[in-house]
Amino acid sequence: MTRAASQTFVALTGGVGGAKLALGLANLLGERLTVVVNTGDDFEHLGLYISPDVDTALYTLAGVVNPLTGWGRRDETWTFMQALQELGGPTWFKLGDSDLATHVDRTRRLRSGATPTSTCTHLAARLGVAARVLPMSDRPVRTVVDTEEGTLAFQKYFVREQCRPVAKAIRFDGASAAKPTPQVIEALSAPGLAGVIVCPSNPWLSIDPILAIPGMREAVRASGVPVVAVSPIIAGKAVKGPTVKIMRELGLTTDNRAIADHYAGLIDGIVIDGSDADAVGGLPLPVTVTNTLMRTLDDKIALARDCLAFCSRLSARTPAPERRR
Ligand code: FO1
Repeated sequence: MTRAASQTFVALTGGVGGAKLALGLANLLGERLTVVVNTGDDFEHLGLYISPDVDTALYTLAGVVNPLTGWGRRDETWTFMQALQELGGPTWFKLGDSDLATHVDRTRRLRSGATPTSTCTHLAARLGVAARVLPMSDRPVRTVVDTEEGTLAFQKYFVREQCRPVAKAIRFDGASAAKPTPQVIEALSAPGLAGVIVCPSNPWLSIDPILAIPGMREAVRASGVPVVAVSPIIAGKAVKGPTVKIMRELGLTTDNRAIADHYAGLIDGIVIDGSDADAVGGLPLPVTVTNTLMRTLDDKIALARDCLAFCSRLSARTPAPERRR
């Protein structure tokens, strides 16, 4: 086997944008990719344990995600939701019929003592996902948004209120008592590890919960491999979701510099879109400029290839012990 063929990579992700890059990476790496997924968005709803970002990653990697929404399953039917509506039940969080099977099966497994990690591994195998998909922790972490209209649990803020309330602060309840799983630590300390990629997910809502777990940031840095982030900002806008709105509300400038500053001390390089090429000079670390807008599978694979090449360039530039902090 050549060196490149034995190299492994870890991607940190949450939400739809991150899953798109994970799919590109999975196309190039298959089982050499480990995807560490945010579980701060998890919640109990209708008596079921829902893990939206894990399912978005699984469905995307399995090729069964709804292409219109980026979450849930393609070719979905909604009989359950319609019946629930007729009964006067809560319908603000849409659970399609096939998707419901995932939540029922996950809940059943967790209630009989399985961990989120083993449940996720089971689902990944059944869905035919080659990449390793790992929840960030087996302990509960819940993202909570303090807004001008009060404190909201993540899905109530994100889905029920459509991110309309002005955010004042974002907290990750339970994070201080959580820890990375042995599987996550193993992936970050694998001898063949050649890079960590922070996907273009919302840094404040999707990546920060992962980094809030004591020992996670340290494990990423201790890996000694290049860590690169793909900026979710393109020409001052986010492709999807409330990233820019939240940045404004937190008093930040809505540009790649703010993303680089947010990840300072964690990343060795940043990938930005070609439309922001003139901003390169203002960025305080190595930059790759490419197309970061992922419309097609080819776009996703091309961006993934750029990320791997960037890791390789950074690795050649800086000997590993000097990158360890
Ligand atoms: N997002 C929505 O905007 N509306 C929904 O009704 C909704 C339902 C849903 C069901 C299952 C699932 O796995 C994801 C779902 N999402 C929905 C997406 C999810 O709320 C967010 O994309 C993430 O939590 C943010 O990354």
